[in-house]
Amino acid sequence: MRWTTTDVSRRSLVLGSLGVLAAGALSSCDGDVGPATSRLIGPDAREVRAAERLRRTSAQRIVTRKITARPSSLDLGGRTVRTWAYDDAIPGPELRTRAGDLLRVELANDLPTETSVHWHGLALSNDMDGVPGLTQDPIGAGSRFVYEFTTPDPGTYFFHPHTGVQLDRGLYGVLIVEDPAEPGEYDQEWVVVLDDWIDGIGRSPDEVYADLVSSPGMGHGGMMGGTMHSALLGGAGDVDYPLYLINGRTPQAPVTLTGRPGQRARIRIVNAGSDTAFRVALGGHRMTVTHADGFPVTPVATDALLIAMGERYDVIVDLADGVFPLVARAEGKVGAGVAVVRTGAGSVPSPGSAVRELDRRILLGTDLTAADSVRLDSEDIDRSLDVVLGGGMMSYRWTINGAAYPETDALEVAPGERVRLRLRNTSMMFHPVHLHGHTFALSQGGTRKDTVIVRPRQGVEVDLRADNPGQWALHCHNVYHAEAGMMTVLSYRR
Ligand SMILES: [Cu+2]
Repeated sequence: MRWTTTDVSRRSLVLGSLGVLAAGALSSCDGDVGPATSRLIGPDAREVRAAERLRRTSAQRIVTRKITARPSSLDLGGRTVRTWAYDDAIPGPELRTRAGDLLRVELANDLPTETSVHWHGLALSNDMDGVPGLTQDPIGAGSRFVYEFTTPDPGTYFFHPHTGVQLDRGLYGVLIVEDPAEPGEYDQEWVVVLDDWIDGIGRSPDEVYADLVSSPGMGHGGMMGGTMHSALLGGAGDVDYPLYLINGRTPQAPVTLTGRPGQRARIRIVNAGSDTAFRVALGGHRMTVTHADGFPVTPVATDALLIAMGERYDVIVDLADGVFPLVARAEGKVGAGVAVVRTGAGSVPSPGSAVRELDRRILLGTDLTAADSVRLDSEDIDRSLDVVLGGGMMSYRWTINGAAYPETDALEVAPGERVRLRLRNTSMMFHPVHLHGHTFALSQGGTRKDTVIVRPRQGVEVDLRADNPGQWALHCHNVYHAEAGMMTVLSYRR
């Protein structure tokens, strides 16, 4: 059997009852009789295989890539850091498929420790979801794993490890699934990846996490906790970062995105940060939001966007003439990521230049409505489940329904059900809640998303169709909160 619970990784050790249940499910699909408690569907279950077979077609195009995760010295712009990255670049390689293609990525792990790759936002086959201890064994140092799955839905996605706090190093890349039916009414397409950066400058993410756990009341710029506060989000993060990056570059040496005046640009914005939401605006422009987490929305114009960790937005911009700062201000923190949009003559804006749009209309995902083409059919709710987010800085433990993963109880549903998740945040910190393998619909507005901000003392309800059987992580996309327990599993029963 492929499954093992003897690995010495933290995640595997803490796997506990879920791992045992999953192992039972795996053995039962090999024809054995699993233990009586084996009600969860493991990643190798017949149902998972059947769901992937349904996605595949005989005419399927195959996109093949090889990616190496390894230690690297990288220039962020005036600052060279020793970090871990995919193919020695930040962001890592940009992958592109068309909807319905098969993506086959061989991941070579040349890191000094085990890793994994999660394909964030995709409704993929559960055994390819990349969560060690839940959907696969960890990929050991020096070994390889081939991810192979159908990319069913067009949109802007990204990939990153689901191992410890590795996401807070340089390990991330963008996956774009193109829509063959998309009219493509734009002249430029830019991918903009936001990140909060600390690795190689003082402390590694593992040390940051150890500090949070050992002295949780302290803010991690040396200030007392609770100073990172935002009017939009309340508690806005736990870590004070020395740098904020756009496409792997510091504000002192930003990337330049080049177009011509009057052109229309589609900008795909991804927040690959670990503890920071960004307020994003393009100086001298308004943006029209067209997609949230890959799925189309009713287009809406805005001055600025708030984008939490794990969220993606696509916007359309009609380019003016000149040189403009694209700014991602760290919400509730001090600092910003900067890129430059150039369509004409002019000097590069100074890194600290004010962008008035940041303080005008600011849009959140919960303000949007779904495009008609992607609305869930109206159906009765078969099952409602409470997801209560708790915890705080005084003891660094973050919980779902009162327990920290892996002690959390799985949320069990049945195939075909319409499920409502009632997300409720009882803590003083915002949490971007991410569900693997599904794109849910916000109960208000119907917007399809896989990551949604839940603000302190507030709730959000999301609906989904249980049409992709398996064991799916549901967690906060603050990597430190997830590591400290804010994760559970949405699981389909047989
Ligand atoms: Cu959180």
